[in-house]
This record gives sequence, C-alpha cells and structure tokens, in this order.
Amino acid sequence: MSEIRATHTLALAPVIPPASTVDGFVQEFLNNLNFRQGVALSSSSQNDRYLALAQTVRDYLMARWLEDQRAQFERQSKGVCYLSAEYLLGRQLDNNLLASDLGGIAAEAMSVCGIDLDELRGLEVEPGLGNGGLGRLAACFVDSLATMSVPSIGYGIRYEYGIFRQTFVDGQQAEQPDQWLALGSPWEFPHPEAAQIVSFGGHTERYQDGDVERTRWIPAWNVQAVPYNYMVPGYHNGRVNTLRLWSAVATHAFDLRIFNSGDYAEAVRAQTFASNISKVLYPEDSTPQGKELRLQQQYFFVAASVSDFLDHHLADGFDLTKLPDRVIFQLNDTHPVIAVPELMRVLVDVRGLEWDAAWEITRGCFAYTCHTLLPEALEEWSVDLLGRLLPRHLEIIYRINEEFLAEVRETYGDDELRIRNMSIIAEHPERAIRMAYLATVAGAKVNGVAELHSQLLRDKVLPDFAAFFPGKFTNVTNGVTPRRFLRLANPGLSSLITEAVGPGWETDLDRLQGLEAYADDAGFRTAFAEVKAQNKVRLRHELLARDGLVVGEDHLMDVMVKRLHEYKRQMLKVLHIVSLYEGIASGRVAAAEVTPRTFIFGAKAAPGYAMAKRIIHLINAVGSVINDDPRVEGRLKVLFPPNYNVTLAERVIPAADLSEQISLAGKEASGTGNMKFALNGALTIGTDDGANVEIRRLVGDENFFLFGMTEPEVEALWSTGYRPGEFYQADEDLRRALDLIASGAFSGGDRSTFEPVVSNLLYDDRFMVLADFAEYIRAQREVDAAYADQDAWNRAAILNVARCGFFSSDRSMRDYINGIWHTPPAL
Ligand code: GPQ
Repeated sequence: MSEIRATHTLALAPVIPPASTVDGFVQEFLNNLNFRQGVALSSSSQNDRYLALAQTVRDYLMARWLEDQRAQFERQSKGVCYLSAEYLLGRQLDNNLLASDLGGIAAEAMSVCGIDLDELRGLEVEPGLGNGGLGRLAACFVDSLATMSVPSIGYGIRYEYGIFRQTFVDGQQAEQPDQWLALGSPWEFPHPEAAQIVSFGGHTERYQDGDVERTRWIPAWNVQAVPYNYMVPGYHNGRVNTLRLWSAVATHAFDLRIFNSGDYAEAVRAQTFASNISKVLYPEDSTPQGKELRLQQQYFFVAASVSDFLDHHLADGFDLTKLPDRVIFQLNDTHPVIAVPELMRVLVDVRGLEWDAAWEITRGCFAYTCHTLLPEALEEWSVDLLGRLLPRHLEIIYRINEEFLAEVRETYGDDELRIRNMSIIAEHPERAIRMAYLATVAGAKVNGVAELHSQLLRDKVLPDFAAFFPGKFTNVTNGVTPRRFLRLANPGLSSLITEAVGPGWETDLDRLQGLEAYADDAGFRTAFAEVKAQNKVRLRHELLARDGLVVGEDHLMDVMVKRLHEYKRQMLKVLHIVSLYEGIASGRVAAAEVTPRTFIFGAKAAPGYAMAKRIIHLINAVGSVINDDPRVEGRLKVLFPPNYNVTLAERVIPAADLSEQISLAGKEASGTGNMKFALNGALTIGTDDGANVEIRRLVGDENFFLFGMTEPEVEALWSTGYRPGEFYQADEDLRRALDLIASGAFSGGDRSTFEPVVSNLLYDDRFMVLADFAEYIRAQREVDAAYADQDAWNRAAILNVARCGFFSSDRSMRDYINGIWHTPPAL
C-alpha cells in the first residue's frame, strides 16, 4: 500500500524549475558544476563549464518537458511520428537558450562567474546526424512542430559517429570520424528501461490458433534498441517536444547465454556486432547504399519506434482500428518504409488482427515524402537480402503487392506492361523491392517537396500511380526554421526586422512583408547594408580563426554551399571562376574591371563518389593558384573552408551577397539553402529548378538572376541527342576555361590530374554544364552590373527578405497538418 501511495504522491509532486533570475541561474549552474561535474568553479575546465551550463538550461526546460509528455499521453489526441534516418540538428546550446528566452540571463550569469559565454558556445560539437538537406529539413520540422504545439515525436537513430569530419590533404578530401560523443552530450537522456527488442533473420512458420491459421516469425538474432531522448523546445511557448533516437546494444539474454557458455570472446563479439547497427551514419546523399547494414539500421529504428508508440503512447485497451485517428507516421523518404510491413506484422501476427483490417489501419497511418527525382536515388532492396534479414516482412510485402496488382488488373485488365511497371517487386536486373512504390501504395498521401518537384513526381517518376490513386499526390514546399537561420544566425538583421515590423515575426514569418515599405527608405537601406557588412566582418574573423583563410575586403560574397554532387553543378561555378581568372591572367581583361569577389565553397563528397572528390580537388587547386597570383590580387579569392556543417552555415549565409542555386533544371527536388540565403538578404543566381521557381515568383524576376534551360528544354535537348563538344566548340570563353584546366595550369603542369573531370564534361556531361555555361556567364555579368549600384542591390536584397516569409518551416508544417496529417495543435 505504502508503495502505491508513495508513487502516487510522487506523481503529484510538481517539478520546480530554478528561478528565472541571474541569481537563480548562477545557483543552478554552480550546483551542476559542483555536484554533477564534480569540480569547483576555480578548477573547472571549459568543458566542465560548458556541460554545467547545458545542464542548467536543461533544468529550466525540464518541468515543461515532463508536463508535455504527461499531457500528450492524457489527451490521446492525434499526433505525428516523424520517422527519419537523419536529423542534422546543429548546435543545441544557443538554440535552447533562445527557445527558453534565457539568453540574457545566461550571459549575465556567466559573466558573474567570470566566464565568457561565447567561448563556451564554441565548445559544442554539433550533432551531425545527417548528410544534408534531408536531415536538416527533419531538424527544422521538429523545431516548428514544437513551436506550433503540435503533439509529435521525432524518431531516428543515435549514430555514434555522425557525418564525417572533412579535412583537406593536398587539396583532396580526407574523412575523419566525427567523435561528437567523445566528451559526452549533455542534451541526451538515455532510457534503458524503455528499450525495445528488435529481431532479425530466421524463418517463418504457420501454426493453428484455434480454427485460424496464423504465421509466426522465428528470428535468428536480436538486438536491444535503447532510446535516448532529446528536448525539442518550442520558441517562447513553454512547450518541449521529444526527439527519440535509438542506440543498439546486445540483448542481455544473448549476452548471458554466451557468457555462461564460457566463450568470453564470442560474447564480446556479439556486443560489437549489435552496437555496429547504430555505429555510423552512411555518408551518402541522394544515392542509395545497397548495404545490408543500412537495411539493418532502417529496420532497427522503425521497428523500435513503431513498438515504442504502440506500447507506451496508447491508452490502456486502445482499439487499434482507431489508430489512424491517433497517429500518422510520416516517412521521410524511403529510408523508413520498412515500417509499413512492420506495422502489418505487429497488427496481424502479434496483435491478432485480420489481414484486411490491419491493411485498412496501415493505409491510414502512413504518409510518404519523396525528396528526389534522380531515378538512381530511389531505394531498392534485393529480395534475396530482404528475405534473409526479414523473412516475414518479405512475405507481407508479397501479399501487399499481390492484392495491389489485383486491383490494378480490375481497373486496367491484363495490361501486363503496366502491371510490370507498377509492381512493388522489380524483376530486373535482379528481383528487388521498390521502396518508393511500397510507400506509395501504403501511404494515405505522397508528397514532393516543392511545386515543380511534386509535378514532376506525378508526371514523370510515378505517373501510373498518380493515375491509379487520384488525390493521393500532393505538394508541400519545404521550409526552414526562422529561429535558427534568421534569429540566431543573423542577430543584426533580426534587430532591424524587429525595429521595422515589431516583435513576433519569428513565429509568424509572413510579417516580413512589413519590410516591403522599408525597401524605399534610404535610412533603412543604409542600416541593412551596415548589417551585411558586419556579418562579412564576422565571417572574416571566423574563417581566419577556424581555417586561416582570408576573405577579401569589400568583396561581393559569392557563396555555393551544399553537398558536392554533379547534378548541383559546382563545376559550372568553377568554370565561371576559371573564366574570370583566365581573362585577367591572359591580359585580355584588366583586373580593375572585374568586380572584386570572394567565392566561398562548402561541400562534402560521399567518400565513395570519385568524381565529386575530383571536383573538390579541382576547386582547391584553382583556389590555391588564384589566391597566389599577384595579377588578380585584391580582385578574386576562392575559399573552401573544410567541414561545412550547420555551425558554419550559420556564419556564412548571413554574410552572403550572392546565393548560387545552379542545379540542372529538373534535378534538385527543392533545395533549402536557397531559402536560407534569400531570407538573409542574398540575391539568388539560379536555374528554374526546385524551390528556386517559387522563390523567384515571390521575390520577382527583377530581384533574381535567372539563367539556364528549363526542365522541358533539358528534356528536349536530351531527346535530340546532347553533344557537349558542340558547346565547347561554339563558345570561346568556355574553350579557354576548359583548356586552361586541361593544360595542367592548376595541377603543377600535370595534365592527367584533372583529365577525368575535363573528359567527363566534353564527352558525357550528364548534367549539361556546358549547355548552360554561356547563359550562366551572361547572368553573372548581370550580377556584376547590378552590384555596381549598391543602393539598388540593397533594395533588391531587402525585398528578398520581405517576400520570403512563405519559406518558414512553420508554413510547411501547416501544409502537412491541413493536407496530410490532420493533427491540430494541442493548445
Ligand atoms: N535530399 Cl533523396 C537529401 O538531402 N538527401 C537525399 O538522400 C535525398 C534528397 C534533399 C534534396 O536533394 C533537396 O533538394 C531537398 O531540399 C532536401 O532533400 C529536403 O527535401
């Protein structure tokens, strides 16, 4: 009795946050430093102080977090489970200080203790649990969901090593392990008591359960999934949502059995084997990796997440047929799609539902977001591999496919070609599961990530499905969180915005429209230019301290930061730079006539992507020649700080004048960097691709430098046979630039170093760099001309900011909520 009473009393005990005063903060900080870190202030290291500070911020958020978890359970209202293999979070300290409105108090408290808050900020190693846009989008979305008080959980993997740390050795990319956990993360809360068992391998068997025949899976091995919770605080709304990332460890049973048998080495091997599952993030972006371990990772985290939700979030006696009214599992690309047969397995094999009822539930519980148009990036798993690893799931997928194709037959008759095209199982080159098709068949909705992308997805990638499932396909244009990418990254511009339009724009970004009027205010334009100049100075200091790189003074800051991929066309940018350089170096152009520019690149290449790594090498090689050539001194600078990540993005983007968004039309699903630049007052030079289309429509043609073929033009050129050599022959500037690279001018006279890059462009050029070169150069000349009139440039930049409120991820969330999820905020 006393035990029950005690628990009951404790359950009612309020969680009391520390006092929101400088004194309260200091007290809590010292407590954490002394009693958790176990050090005195006088003898504490900077890392001790960082950890104690982080713990203090956590303490303030804790009461709200616990309360929100309790309230979410009690309400049982419909919520979102966002399933994503990646979350590219960026640093937490600043974000959490901002969200909880403790920035001012913390700064004062630290100074009372004789500590420089900025220095502590710099110690945090960002959790880089994602590759690029897809992972960063997930991080923006959970931020917005918390800020909008939407009941939601983000589920993912706690990789022990996130995206590799990039260094350059002789200009070439080298990859170092990302030891983000080396000094411990103060932001995570392990919950071993809530571990889930995830099974693999083995076989299935039928058995008689009364008068029904059922199937059970007899797995061969399993691992424990241990959840780690992370706080996701909403902005100034007192909400704290949860991000729950899974870590793999060997199961106790497995362990004990082997330990008891006396085989210590085998037991340790089992441990290692299990923990391998969450060991490292695959550094691939927009290309699938057909690796067994990757499928293990995918199944590992979705199986744990689905069970976690069913076991811990549903009220006792919950009627599972009502599940679609209680939860929507959003599939962030195909990586979590194995959750579909997993939910079917749990409902049918474990919970004993009939197949049809289970399928009805499942179809109501999933929605799928596609993030690509590259056919080679659509995941497929060989039947052989999937069947070995997840035999029961393969059976379930076969049955889903069989029933789906029967429906297709009902509609179209025995149209075998169509049936083969729509089958979830591909037959060539090997039998494989098309994960995007499975997601499309199961999902209540399927969305692309920008208008053009969604249209091409419907018309080009999945046209048969769009015809068969009218109403299933929809668009949600991506967005970015204005808290991190404007308020935190650009305090100068943020203050200016607040002065102009008043407070509150951080959660209602359409209010940026109020800046429109200020574009014509000369005083405002001056203040705006001053902020941009200060941001450049800040970047200058940062790059000097971080990498010893020197940004040109009073230069146009021309920035291309994103993953290195041929379709994104960093090569086009390189050719522009080489062309400018060649003009000066050959004496045909006077250096004084060239607009002084600093080109900044940031890009990681997938370690196995040879061409991407050659392009990185080339950029560095071009940079070292140009930066050392006295003939261009003061006019051109090429900087490539290594290890571009969220932290660096927050410095670079606010300093940019020109945003390079130059993918081949029809290849970039959306882009989100493009939105961040425009919101920070950079002008875009871009193709008619991804969300560029919407940016240009909103900011106006006159405030955007458009160039290049449209998607239909690209298609037309392909179908008539694209011969890049003809463009080379026809364009003298292009010839000179390519010839200079081929001559070995950037490789110490060695013509072989960049020969593969040059040949690739001349004889293959899948992404039509040469075809768009002339237009790109033309547009860059327009940039130069526009930049010459600083006042007009600033006006255009202000209009970019004023007109891009649409690109808040809060708006994306509203679109998902209204069109797909139907999960109202819990206010
Ligand atoms: N994206 Cl398929 C990734 O970052 N990784 C991937 O594996 C795939 C897509 C990006 C995509 O290239 C960008 O255009 C999008 O803006 C981004 O996803 C978010 O939707």
